[in-house]
Amino acid sequence: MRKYIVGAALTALTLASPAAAATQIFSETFEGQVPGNPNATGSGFTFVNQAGVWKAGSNNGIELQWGGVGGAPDANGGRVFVELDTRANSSMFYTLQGNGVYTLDFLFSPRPRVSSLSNVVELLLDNKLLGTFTGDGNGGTVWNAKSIGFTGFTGQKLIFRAAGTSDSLGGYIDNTTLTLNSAVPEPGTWMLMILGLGAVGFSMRRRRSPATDFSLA
Ligand SMILES: [Ca+2]
Ligand SMILES: [Ca+2]
Repeated sequence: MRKYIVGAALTALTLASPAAAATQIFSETFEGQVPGNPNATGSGFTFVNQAGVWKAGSNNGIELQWGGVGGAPDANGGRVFVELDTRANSSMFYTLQGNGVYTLDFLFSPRPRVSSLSNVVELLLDNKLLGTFTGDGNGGTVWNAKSIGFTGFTGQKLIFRAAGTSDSLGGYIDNTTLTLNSAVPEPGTWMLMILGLGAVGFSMRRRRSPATDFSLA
């Protein structure tokens, strides 16, 4: 019986979410984002209120670094990346523009010569923790590719924030890419679907042999 209910649920999901090709919402590498120095010549760091699609979560700003200030430079063909923990623990956010099943791909590196207690970076959807990233910063910059899937709705904030020791040194973020894998209905539509599936399940239960139910009593 259960497989029929699951089948009905899958049918409902298929009807609600017609297959569509994944859509790239943004790809932000932070290149070209250094004010007054779009080619990021030399080396340095600066604090900005916005870096491409990402906005500062507080007046601590977003720190852009380039040219190997804290260790090896950007290992991905670019020169600019974000360090979270500017003057103090900082954050940056992107506001979702649609409902869907998303994947956020990005690169994370501990800052060289900085403890894992200070390099902590958290990824959140509003106040829901999607992942925590850190590492001991031995050696140079070591970029690790991360891929985080989640379901999100219009207006929710995707947030990177420093969560380690607040000491102006912290984890690095680069090459952030958000992909919309499939659209999903509004939460209210989901509730109607869940109610509908509940009704299907209930009607199937009623069709079971009474002897089966009584034997469980
Ligand atoms: Ca970059
Ligand atoms: Ca820190």
